Amino acid sequence: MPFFTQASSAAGQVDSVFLAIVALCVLFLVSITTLIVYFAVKYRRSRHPKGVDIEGNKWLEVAWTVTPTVLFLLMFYYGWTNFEYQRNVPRDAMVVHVTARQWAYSFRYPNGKTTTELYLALGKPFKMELRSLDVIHGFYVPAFRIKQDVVPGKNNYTWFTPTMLGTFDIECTVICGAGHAKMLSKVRVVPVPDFEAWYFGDENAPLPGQTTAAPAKAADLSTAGACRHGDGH
Ligand SMILES: [Cu+2]
Repeated sequence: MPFFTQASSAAGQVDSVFLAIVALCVLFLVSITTLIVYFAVKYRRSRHPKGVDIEGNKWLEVAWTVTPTVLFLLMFYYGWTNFEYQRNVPRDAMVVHVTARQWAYSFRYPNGKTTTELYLALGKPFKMELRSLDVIHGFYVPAFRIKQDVVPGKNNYTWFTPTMLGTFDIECTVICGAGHAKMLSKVRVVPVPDFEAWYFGDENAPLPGQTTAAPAKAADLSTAGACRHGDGH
């Protein structure tokens, strides 16, 4: 059981890259600090009052140039392969249009259903088409290890396959105005049959995980709090 919730197919990969780099950093921190202390004691002035002028050492210099270069390239490769995974959307992903505005998210599904929280079917890939109506926002689902800027005038995207049932936070990572801190929503990952019952149900089909009928769309938008666009959508 990982220490932090890993709720998407990308989460484990992101964590392993992150932890590998942290481990490497810790290794170097400990070994360099140990050497500094060791040499400071060994070559202290009381025992070596006069410093020795060392011209250089070719093999030592080759080693400390080549080793970090190889390590950096390995880190880059490891990160790059994960980045590629995150940028290549599976062809069968359901496309959800995410609209960010000051200060709420809304989600529109291919059949036109619109929600203020993101409903996903467990184990199915979803692509988020990210659009901003005003300023730059940052679409962030910590449990999925997904963060993508939502830039006005630019069509950004991200995708994920949820791997865990439950409710997870959606945040905005960009200081996007006075209500930024309240720009929160939820991802609700539900079993496929629950998702399909809602998705293919009629207008009054209850939201997945709820037994009562969904509130009307207009009420949904008003509970989001800050729709500045009236009913002009
Ligand atoms: Cu925002």
